[in-house]
Amino acid sequence: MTMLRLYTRYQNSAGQRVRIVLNLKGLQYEYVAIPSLSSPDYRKINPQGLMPALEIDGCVVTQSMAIMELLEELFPEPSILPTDPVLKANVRAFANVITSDLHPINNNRIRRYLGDVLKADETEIRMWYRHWLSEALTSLELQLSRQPTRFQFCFADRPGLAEACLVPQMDNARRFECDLSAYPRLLAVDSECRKLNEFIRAAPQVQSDYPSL
Ligand SMILES: N[C@@H](CCC(=O)N[C@@H](CS)C(=O)NCC(=O)O)C(=O)O
Repeated sequence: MTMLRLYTRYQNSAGQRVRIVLNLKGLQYEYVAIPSLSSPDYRKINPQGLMPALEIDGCVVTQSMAIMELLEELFPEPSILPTDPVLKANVRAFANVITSDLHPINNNRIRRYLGDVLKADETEIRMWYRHWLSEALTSLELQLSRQPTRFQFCFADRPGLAEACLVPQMDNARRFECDLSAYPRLLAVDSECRKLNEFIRAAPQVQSDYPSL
């Protein structure tokens, strides 16, 4: 049996993606909560000092996309990608808008830099966040509405890679009190996912390190 250990934190969008995929594939894993990214010990696991990292039978893999693709290769059933090559490419394109274009410029370390180094205030940082969020979500909403077939989820009648990226991003946007009403298709998919155990178990508020009141 494969030993899977996920280094993450309750509020870690990229880690939440991986948790969802692990759950969709019915894989058991050990959850290791990372309290401090600056710890030299964590840099030994992920030299980039970012979460998540997945240890798999003693080997460490970083970057959520690489981890999710690896899980798909090692545990192909149930698949998180459609079989049709064009749909498969569409799923990856959808996921990449979030993982390559949006998340890297809106995440914690970027916001910290905007505030600490460039001296942007809270209002300006929120403007930044909301601007790039709106650019990305608008394009994703259009991508879905242009699909010739309407599925229950983004590109299939079951959730996979696209939803594993979308749902944590929607959680993140809600934390920043963003108005999401301009994205009805995304909201519909998000709401379908939130009914599923695989997504519920990956949510920040049910993780063991979620702060108690
Ligand atoms: N592209 C990376 C992004 C990883 C990343 O930025 N993780 C964030 C949390 S979602 C992090 O570790 N942030 C630490 C910080 O901002 O200080 C991936 O997909 O794994």
